[in-house]
Amino acid sequence: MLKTATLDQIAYELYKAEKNVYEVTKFVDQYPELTVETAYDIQDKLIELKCQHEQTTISGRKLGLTSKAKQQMMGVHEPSYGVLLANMELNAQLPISLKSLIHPKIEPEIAFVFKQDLLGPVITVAQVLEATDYIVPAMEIIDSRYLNFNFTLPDVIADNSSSSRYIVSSHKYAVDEVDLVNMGCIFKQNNEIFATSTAGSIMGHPARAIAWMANKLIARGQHILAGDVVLSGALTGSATMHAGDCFTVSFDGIESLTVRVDQ
Ligand code: OOG
Ligand code: MG
Repeated sequence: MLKTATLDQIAYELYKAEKNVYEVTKFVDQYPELTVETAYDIQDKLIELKCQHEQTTISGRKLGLTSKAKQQMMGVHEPSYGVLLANMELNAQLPISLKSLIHPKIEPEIAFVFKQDLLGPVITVAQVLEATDYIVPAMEIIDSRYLNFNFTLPDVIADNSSSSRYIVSSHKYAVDEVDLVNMGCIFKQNNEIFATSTAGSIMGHPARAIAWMANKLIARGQHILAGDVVLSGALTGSATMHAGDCFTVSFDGIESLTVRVDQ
């Protein structure tokens, strides 16, 4: 068992690495006894630190490693989740600055925005869909605080599942307007196809990933709440971001979302 002081220390190391834009070595090397449950305790402490010091609040949740493409890319074969904070949201109309980021990557996502709390005791896929206000095309910028994006499952969980920034489209769709299993996705970097996928690549249906997380949260006394934005996980591998790059995600039959990186 790791001591509370050690968990506080790890959370603080991760907080400083993000704030001062540097990489740290993964903590499992130093603390092989770090478990998934303990890693979520560290994540909670990290979020508390960020809310306090950055005067921000929770705006939603994110899932990570929910598609085979991402699991294979990162060598971690189970999903994780994390917290989205209001100050992580970027406006799609404005160029993205890489200045405060370590080694950012970007990935296509489907975001669900909730109109009802998911309180449980057990959440089903049908309940996730009922509680959803709308879905929107989205992109997530991930920026692992670990050296070379190298981590194990407990490491990435402690690091709030690599979350850094997110962008959501202003075009909203009801869950029954889109086919959340077969809808195709094309992710482009500088107008060339980077990768393709389908909505069902996320655990068969993105709402299944959200139900999985909702039940994990309930077990920890936490909940998806009305107004929350939830990223269901990247549908493809992530792309390294360079100055001047442009990224577009297009889903079948709905408006695409494009973002540009500052020169
Ligand atoms: C972990 C976060 C993964 C996703 O959508 O799969 C993630 C990572 O790849 O660094 O956000
Ligand atoms: Mg993601």
